[in-house]
Amino acid sequence: MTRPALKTASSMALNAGTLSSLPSVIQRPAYDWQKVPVGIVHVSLGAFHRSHQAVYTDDTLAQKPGSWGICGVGALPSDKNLIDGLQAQNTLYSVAMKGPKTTDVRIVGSLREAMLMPGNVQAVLKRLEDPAVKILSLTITEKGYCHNPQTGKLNEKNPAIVHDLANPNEPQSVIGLIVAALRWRQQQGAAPFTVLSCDNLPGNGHKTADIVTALARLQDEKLANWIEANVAFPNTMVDRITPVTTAADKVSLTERFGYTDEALVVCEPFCQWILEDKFTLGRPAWENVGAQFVGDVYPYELAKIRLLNVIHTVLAYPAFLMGFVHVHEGASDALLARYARKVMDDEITSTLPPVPGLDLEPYKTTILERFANPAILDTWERICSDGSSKIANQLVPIVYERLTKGQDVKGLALLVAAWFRYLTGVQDDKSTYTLNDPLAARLQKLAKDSGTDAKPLLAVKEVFGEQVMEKTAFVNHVCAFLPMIYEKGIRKVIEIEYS
Ligand code: CS2
Repeated sequence: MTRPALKTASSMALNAGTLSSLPSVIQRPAYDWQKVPVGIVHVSLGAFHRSHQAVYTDDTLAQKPGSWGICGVGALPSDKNLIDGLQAQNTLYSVAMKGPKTTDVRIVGSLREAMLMPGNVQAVLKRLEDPAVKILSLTITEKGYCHNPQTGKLNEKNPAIVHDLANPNEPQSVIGLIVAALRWRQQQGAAPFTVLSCDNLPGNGHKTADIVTALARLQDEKLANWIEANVAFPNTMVDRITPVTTAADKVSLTERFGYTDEALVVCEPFCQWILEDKFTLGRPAWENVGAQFVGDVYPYELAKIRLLNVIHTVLAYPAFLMGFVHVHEGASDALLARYARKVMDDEITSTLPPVPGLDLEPYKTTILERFANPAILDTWERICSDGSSKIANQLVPIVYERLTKGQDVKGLALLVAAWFRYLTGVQDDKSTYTLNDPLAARLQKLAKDSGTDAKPLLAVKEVFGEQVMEKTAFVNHVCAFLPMIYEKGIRKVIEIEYS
């Protein structure tokens, strides 16, 4: 249904009716977007999916019509406003690509439906029953996989998984949703969709396969065997820095282009997608619009996660503690930039297998330049979120790998100590901030109660594993850095170690 244009004196709302009235500099879907049937269901409909996979699909549809429209599913109750906003806009939205000097705005037409999962899981399962749905793609963040980061296996004690085992047809977790939807297809004798993880989890396809199959096996051995034999879980590497859209971003879009968009996404111009070509029911021709299909994604994924995501984390807690709000400010600080580059060069590069066609030196430089882009106004608050699962999944494996080889982990340990200091929720000047982490309450209490003693936080098994206390070199570094940070402040400690 096309909504009438909501014109006010100065602005109009984005929707099908107003699309043709937008300024001509704004790129619009160059295809009959309203007629594109859904072939992909995507969970969860965050800013990153809208700036990345939905854009590749939009470009593909513009090249050649196909049945690859996306039904985006919001996985959290807080996604309701976004879903409502999108529905009011005929699921159209804008992407503002902000380079250091220029901004390009485009309207994306590939998102064809939007729905909310909480309170509505039967409707999502029904959507997944449609045989036209050939791909179920995911950006559910590391914690959405309900697994143990140390082993990569399903965490059977995760409350959502406990719930889903007791109520397999009314799942709460996305993993439970996938199993329920696949069970329906198996029972109907229907072909399964491909499950495409687009999260920053090393070996994301393999891990998703393991976790989904494990949950299925706890319910029904035959279903688990059918999933193993029939469902494809390609590995992928995804990359595009996409900050949280702010009210100021929306106001600036309206001021500049004269329309409002409740689902605006802001991102950097850089974009990369590397995938394995394992799609049992077909896929959009993403390779024609810049995605790269390779035999083994793992080296690319590891390089991206360890050099970009881990270095984001390495910078995040020191930068936040130093009072930097925006990523470009912290990343342009000479001392922090030197610390980040040293960790990249001394502690990460040697853990990476050769990456075909990728020269790591310019890759590292480009990452630091991307962080320093002043236009996208990404925040340390975003990068600091979910630290426990980012550190457990992305950083601890590097520490363990290096220690096994007798290599030093000073820079990574310094970051862990900075994280412990951050977990108190109180700055040196006594101002407070809120932690956004699945383990927030427990970690904050531990950080406050134990102060300069790092051991109680190091003993958190969900983050550091069972045997962390045996990793003496790492434990000693963290235990030495934490009191120094309390005493001298983080900048001084980095100065001492990295000047
Ligand atoms: C970031 C990522 O969440 C984080 O900590 O490192 O969201 C990062 O911006 C993207 O993975 C870039 O591709």
